Amino acid sequence: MLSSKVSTALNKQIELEASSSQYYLAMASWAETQGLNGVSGFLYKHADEERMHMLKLIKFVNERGGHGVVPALSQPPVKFKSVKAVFEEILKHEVKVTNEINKLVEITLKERDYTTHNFLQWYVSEQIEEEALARQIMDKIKLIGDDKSGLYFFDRDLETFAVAGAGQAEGGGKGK
Ligand code: OFO
Repeated sequence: MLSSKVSTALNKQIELEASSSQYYLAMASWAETQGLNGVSGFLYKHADEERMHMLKLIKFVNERGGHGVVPALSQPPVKFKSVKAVFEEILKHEVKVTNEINKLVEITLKERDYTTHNFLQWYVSEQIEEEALARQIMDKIKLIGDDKSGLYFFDRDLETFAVAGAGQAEGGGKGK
């Protein structure tokens, strides 16, 4: 059984994962309208992953006798300044998510909830991967600078990335 502190904290995380999904979905849709099919494909997939992170939490809370609450979400931005701005936002957002996961882990230790602590280790590893990926992409964007043909190849690269990532996810590579 979850303590009310842990249950409230997990529900807060459910809301954060849901809003991440919504945020990345808005970015994907914007990128698609800009003709950036690689970037949008990557972001649509990212939005799906965040939804899966949310679902995993809802199911866990319910299994442990709590109630995973589906949150109301505010409207994410419609337009973005540039591809660089999008990925800067993603990196910033993922660092925030990592901090929130770490706080959650701390709460489970204080509450001596070792089951939830164990469950959260998946999120701890996932955040390492997500931050590393966002940094890797930002490094590429910095290399491109203002070069338009660079952006074209970057978009094509991300298309391959999204397809490879999807294959990995289906094959259970990241345990998703
Ligand atoms: Fe759910 O990991 Fe990103 O936000």
